[in-house]
Amino acid sequence: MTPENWITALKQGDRRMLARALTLIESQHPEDEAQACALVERLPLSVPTSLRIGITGPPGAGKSSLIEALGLQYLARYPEHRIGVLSIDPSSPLSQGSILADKTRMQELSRHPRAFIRPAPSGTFLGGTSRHSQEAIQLFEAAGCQWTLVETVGTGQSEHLVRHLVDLAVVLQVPSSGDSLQAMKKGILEIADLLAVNKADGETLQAAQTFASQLAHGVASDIPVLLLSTREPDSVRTLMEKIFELEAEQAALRERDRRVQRSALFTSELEAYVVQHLAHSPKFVALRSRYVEQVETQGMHPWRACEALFGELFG
Ligand SMILES: Nc1nc2c(ncn2[C@@H]2O[C@H](COP(=O)(O)OP(=O)(O)OP(=O)(O)O)[C@@H](O)[C@H]2O)c(=O)[nH]1
Ligand SMILES: [Mg+2]
Repeated sequence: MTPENWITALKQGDRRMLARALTLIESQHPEDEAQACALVERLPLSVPTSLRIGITGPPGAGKSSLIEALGLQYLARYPEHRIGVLSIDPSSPLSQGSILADKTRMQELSRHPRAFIRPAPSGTFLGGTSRHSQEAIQLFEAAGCQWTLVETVGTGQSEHLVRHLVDLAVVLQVPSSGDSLQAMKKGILEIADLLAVNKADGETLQAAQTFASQLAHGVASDIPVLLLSTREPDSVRTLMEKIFELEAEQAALRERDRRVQRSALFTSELEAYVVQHLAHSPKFVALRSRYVEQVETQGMHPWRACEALFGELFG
């Protein structure tokens, strides 16, 4: 299969080929990696008219429910458009269970002919996965997706990964998730373009309203705060309109931001590459054993040992 064949099949929106291409870029077999690299190099780096949206928030905040509702509304409004969904689970190896859970939360969307849903591989969260995630987005875009939605659980480091992947980050909160404003992770606010307080319905409506107004007047004074219920179509539509508004505001900066993202990914990729290659270099392994010994038994300072080791390795 040549890269040109892949690209033609992707352009036609061939689901099976898209799934195979996604599997190819995730593969760690050296042969597949070479093929994946040849394919990815021929993909457009970015499609200016596409939008990459991160949906992040604590476990159970309603991220998948939002993607289902928002995705369906978007596809209904634009009968020619397609969307891609990538769900990244940084904390635990993706069990069959959570893939199934995601599919059941996005039941209708996962059957929609113009939607592609993919759970991203977890494990090596930094380095490998972030590259794969970016390449997966490029594949979705090559398959004609105007929107790619990336679901991640907000747990510290994942916020920064998502910031390097998407154009806009929607952060979901639920009244019970924060306990107090002070308890809200600063990291979350740093990456948010839009905060949505979900489950603003039924018994949780009042708590959501209180929380949203605290957020709007407190921590997040310059980030738009919306009340949301993924169960109410009007509420989801309001969020969609807000996304269009932010998209228009940020359009002029999008290409520049994506270039910055690519160089940040290169840096993290390079770090992972250096560590991995050093770890397998016989000279490095031998030197390390020697210096471990000196640190352990002769009281050599670890920093001094690093300096001496690198001196011998590269000097
Ligand atoms: N009342 C109410 N419940 C909601 C709403 N949105 C989602 N839920 C419920 O919240 C629970 C979690 O929803 P998910 O969409 O799976 O949440 P998630 O953030 O994707 O969860 P993880 O992927 O496991 O982190 C489910 O029981 C949903 O039915 C909402 O707007 N209102
Ligand atoms: Mg989910």
